[in-house]
Amino acid sequence: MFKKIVLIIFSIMPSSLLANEPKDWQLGFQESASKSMSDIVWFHDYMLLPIITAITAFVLFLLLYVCVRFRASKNQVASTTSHNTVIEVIWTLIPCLILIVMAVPSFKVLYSQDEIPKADVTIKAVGYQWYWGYEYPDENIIFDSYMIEDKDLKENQPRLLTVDNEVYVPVNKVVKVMITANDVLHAWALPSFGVKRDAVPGRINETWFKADRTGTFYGQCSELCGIKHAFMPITVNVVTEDEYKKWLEEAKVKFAKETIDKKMRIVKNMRELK
Ligand SMILES: [Cu+2]
Repeated sequence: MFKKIVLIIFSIMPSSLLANEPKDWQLGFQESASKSMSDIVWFHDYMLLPIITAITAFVLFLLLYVCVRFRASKNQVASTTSHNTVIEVIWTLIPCLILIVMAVPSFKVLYSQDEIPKADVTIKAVGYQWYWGYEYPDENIIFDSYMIEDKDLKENQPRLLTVDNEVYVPVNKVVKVMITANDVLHAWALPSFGVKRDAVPGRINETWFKADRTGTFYGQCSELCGIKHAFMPITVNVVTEDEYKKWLEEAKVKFAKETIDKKMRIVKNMRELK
């Protein structure tokens, strides 16, 4: 039985450890691809998990202890103890200390995410019902990113996560993401980068990440936004500097904002003429 369990764990581990997307039967986080996410994983694995385990084991021990020690058959006369100052001080101080110990690394991670370093690339992500729109404000690029339906998926494209137009960013560069929405609340979330921010109509939220390896990374809208909430994935390709420059050149032609605006104006004028 034990051997079987170990086998199952090992058969799951390698694939889930190297995943940039969620995997069946996955336990724990996706593999980190930024310092921010590595800090989060460290905080979870080496601080929260041990504390949770210790508290759970301690409470279980106390429960079992009182069940045996104070069972009715051995305690015909009930104790009249109503308080004990030493114990009360201990059970107030120790949880306080645990919270303080947890707060230090927790705030460190929180503030490191909040303070945006000088950005090398800026992206604007706009949540729509139900797809994401992206803009590269410095590059005159704008495009929409729709999920690929099951029937149109190519080989090795993950279901519910693949999009038609992917976001491209260079590796080892600070990417600032400005996040907003056009209709209802959405949330732009990418687990491997440790990024999750609400997309609020009429307001811009900012976050950042610095991917430390290349690859295709998947995320999803993480705020219930209506019937197709589950069908507006986020795909980010982290590529080398040269590949990014090549993509920029193509994208500036394919997704040029000004020509798109012009087309929209023409459509608008035609509507007005009618
Ligand atoms: Cu959404």
